[in-house]
Amino acid sequence: MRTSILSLAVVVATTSAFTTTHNAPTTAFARTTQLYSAVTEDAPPAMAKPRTKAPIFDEVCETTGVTLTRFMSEVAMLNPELNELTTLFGAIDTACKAISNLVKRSQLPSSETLGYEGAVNIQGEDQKKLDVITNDVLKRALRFTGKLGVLASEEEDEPVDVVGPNSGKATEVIFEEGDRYVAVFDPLDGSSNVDAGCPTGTIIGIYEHDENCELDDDCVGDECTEEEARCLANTLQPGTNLVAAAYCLYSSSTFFCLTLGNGVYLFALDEQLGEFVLTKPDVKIPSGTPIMSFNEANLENWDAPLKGVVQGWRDGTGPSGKNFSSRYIGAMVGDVHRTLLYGGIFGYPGDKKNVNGKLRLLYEGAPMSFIMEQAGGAASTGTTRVMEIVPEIVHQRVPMVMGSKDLVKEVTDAYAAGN
Ligand code: AHM
Ligand code: MG
Repeated sequence: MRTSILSLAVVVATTSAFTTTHNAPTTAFARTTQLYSAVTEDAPPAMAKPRTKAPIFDEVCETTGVTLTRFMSEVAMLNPELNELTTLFGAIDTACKAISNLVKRSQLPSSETLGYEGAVNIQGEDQKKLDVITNDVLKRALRFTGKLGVLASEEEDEPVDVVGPNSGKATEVIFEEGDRYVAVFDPLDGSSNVDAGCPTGTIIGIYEHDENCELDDDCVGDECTEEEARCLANTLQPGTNLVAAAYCLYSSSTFFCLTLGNGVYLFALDEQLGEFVLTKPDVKIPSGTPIMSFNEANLENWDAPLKGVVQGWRDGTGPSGKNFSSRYIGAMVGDVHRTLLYGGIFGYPGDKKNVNGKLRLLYEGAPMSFIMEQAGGAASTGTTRVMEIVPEIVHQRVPMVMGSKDLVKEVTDAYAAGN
């Protein structure tokens, strides 16, 4: 399969809003009015308490609608330490709208965005033209937030500067002090779908930067000290350190799905307004839905425990006794989005050929797992919670299943039993 370039954008910080992981919540403070409250129910395991206050817009939602911009303003009012995220999400909001337009227009005769770029990215994959264009859109959008310091992408195998004088040279590595967050991106996930007009998406994860990280102007590639290299590798954090995660889905509508560690919020793009409007606050994944979403052509090469569970779902001999339906778009954002709303399970397991599967931990596995957990679901490799894996390399792959807790548990139980 031909795949996209994936970008990792790194935004670094002076101060630390989130100094702890999800396992060790900080005290959030709030402006408490009738309109606002913290969403605390159904926190995923190992996530004792949300660290942020989430706005509730019951009345507003029924009348005029709440835009993403307004939502982020409310979040910032409730959690002043998140103020800078508002700028960042403003840029991401714009980038997603721009990408949505590009994807939609890609079918028109006047568009020159279909097909292959003719280049191969760092992972040896053919780049589609839209991979390259969407990567640029995100880079540029983030550059002008004034927060973006460093960027790495699938074609750029180390983080690169996107604000400084070398910003045009993708292979050069510099940095920007005084910024706040580390952000990771897959700008056009599932890009092999785009020529057929099928769903694609953008995945975003935001981490906190190590505030003690100091880099010198001379730090370019091998010239960086060990400490500087460590700073540049700031993307290598486990999902438990995520401050926020989001995806945009380009499909029948354009959706924006967001978590700031306190529930999941789903917006749909109102094209007439040109705004993402909140459609589902505090999304919770249903349980008991007999839907599975795998590339089942690979089943014979999967681990025996997963193979056994999926065979049970197929023939109705699993714990639920139900015969499962298969739904597989082949674009993670679309498959996870459906799973989030309808329930069920999505996965891209390892197989004999690719033991770690296909999905990348940093910019696919971890952010989508954060969203799934925040919606009351789970994500696992079969033996390990995806959120707890510390990446060793930027483009590391991870075998995974994610979705309704009951179904993910069937898989983890099978692995634990060694079936
Ligand atoms: P990409 O990021 O290069 O597009 O690849 C990831 C995509 C996922 O969206 C999807 O789940 C998977 O590849 C589908 O792979 P396959 O065609 O092997 O089923
Ligand atoms: Mg992808």
